[in-house]
Amino acid sequence: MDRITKLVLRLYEVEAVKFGNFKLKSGIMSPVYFDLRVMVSYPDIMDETAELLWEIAEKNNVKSSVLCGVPYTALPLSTLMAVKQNKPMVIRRKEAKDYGTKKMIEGVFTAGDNCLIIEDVVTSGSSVWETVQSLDTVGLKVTDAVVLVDRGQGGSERLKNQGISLHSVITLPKILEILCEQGKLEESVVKETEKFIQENSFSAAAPTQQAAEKTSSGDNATSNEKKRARKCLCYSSRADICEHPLAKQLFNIMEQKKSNLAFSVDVTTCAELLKLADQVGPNICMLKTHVDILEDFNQDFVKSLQELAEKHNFLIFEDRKFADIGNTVKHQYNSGVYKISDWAHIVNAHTVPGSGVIKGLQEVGGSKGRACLLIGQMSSAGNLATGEYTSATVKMAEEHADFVIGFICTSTLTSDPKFIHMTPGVKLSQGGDGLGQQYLTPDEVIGNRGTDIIIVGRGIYKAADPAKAAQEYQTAGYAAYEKWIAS
Ligand code: 5BU
Repeated sequence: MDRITKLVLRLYEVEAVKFGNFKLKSGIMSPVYFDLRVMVSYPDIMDETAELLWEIAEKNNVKSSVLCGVPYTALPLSTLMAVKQNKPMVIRRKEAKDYGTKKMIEGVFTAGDNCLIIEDVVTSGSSVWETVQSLDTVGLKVTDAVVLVDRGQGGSERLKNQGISLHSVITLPKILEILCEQGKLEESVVKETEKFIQENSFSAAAPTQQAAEKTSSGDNATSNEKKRARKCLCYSSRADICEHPLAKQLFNIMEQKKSNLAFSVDVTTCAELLKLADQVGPNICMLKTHVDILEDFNQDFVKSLQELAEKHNFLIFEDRKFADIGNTVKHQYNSGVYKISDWAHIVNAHTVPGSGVIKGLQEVGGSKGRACLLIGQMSSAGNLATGEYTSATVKMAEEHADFVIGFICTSTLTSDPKFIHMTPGVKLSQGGDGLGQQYLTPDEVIGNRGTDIIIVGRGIYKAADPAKAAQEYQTAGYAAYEKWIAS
């Protein structure tokens, strides 16, 4: 008896694979159910699975310097493989720690290292893809994943479309074949299960299901191709790709002024703000405001600010962080003292309320030609905008791409070139401010993480010479961009 048959029989024996009538998380009834968590109780199964997973990686000539198991079932498997093969591993947290330094990936590694993902069972491929994205935020590259069971429902094809090769020890159709041959399953159960696989294949799934699963906007190019494409794209090409006029305008300004610097002018009087805006105007593509911290906000100030935006050719971004139901944000955007929609080219929103926040803002800003950024990640320690929250935010952006032009984030969230990535928490040297802010350098943010715009506040307005500081940030940000597109 070959090793695969033996393993399948053992998995069947310990009820890691069961046949019957099971309700899946999605509510769908399935004739087959995998509970591979029980494997940890059987050292012989763990041992053999770890061996076979490694063999499949070797057979496919996978090169990796570090391993990562998809939490949680594959964690012990990857540990076993790491020890057996004397390879380092990293651990992906499902949720970031809410204290101290937020770390989604634990372990020691070097950005740029190739990481092999280990998984127990793949259905749609979304758990593997989430792990790829988490690893990507810390610079770990993934080209391959190994899995014990591929259910054959399209996960492998979908990962392929994202540039990831999935290698499986065994597929569900093969398991059915073996169990039938070994007299463990009736022909009718095999037929019923095969029918289920066909009818519940993710490549043939309803568009809404696919939309709910996909993480970058779909076209025929693979994600890696798009990533490469996005990398090689200069600002003017990005401007050509963007459909939203403000996104086009922003990329054109960036190209013309050779600037990916946004100045966060967080001062408390209008005079101070206008003076700084005039001083640093030549160096920036965008000015970011928090008008609710101004002690003397008034409509003349708005007019002066708009004149400065014209004079120096920058966009105005009010960092309002809308976070309420659609109906409320509509009023917050349009009315009150600030009447933000009258003068801010761009605003931003948290996605915690769901897509209603975008719809509410769009009802006001859409007809005025305004645009919105979604907060996909934050720069502050312990923030909760991570993992699935971030992925769901990307999905919302894709679904409202006629109003949402990009993200506030600390890493690249999608390879789709029409979305602009803007990163706050930037200084020429790393560190913090004692109140949770975490700083990264322009080189790290643009050059390594591949985001598009650095947002700098205190690094400029607290400097002895803000204009000189702005010049330094502009130079550093642009040099990092040149490094990124050349890489
Ligand atoms: P700083 O002085 O460079 O630390 O200012 C950063 C600005 O960016 C400040 O206005 C914040 O409100 C803003 N910000 C941020 O720092 N981090 C975030 O995650 C988001 C906004 Br969203």
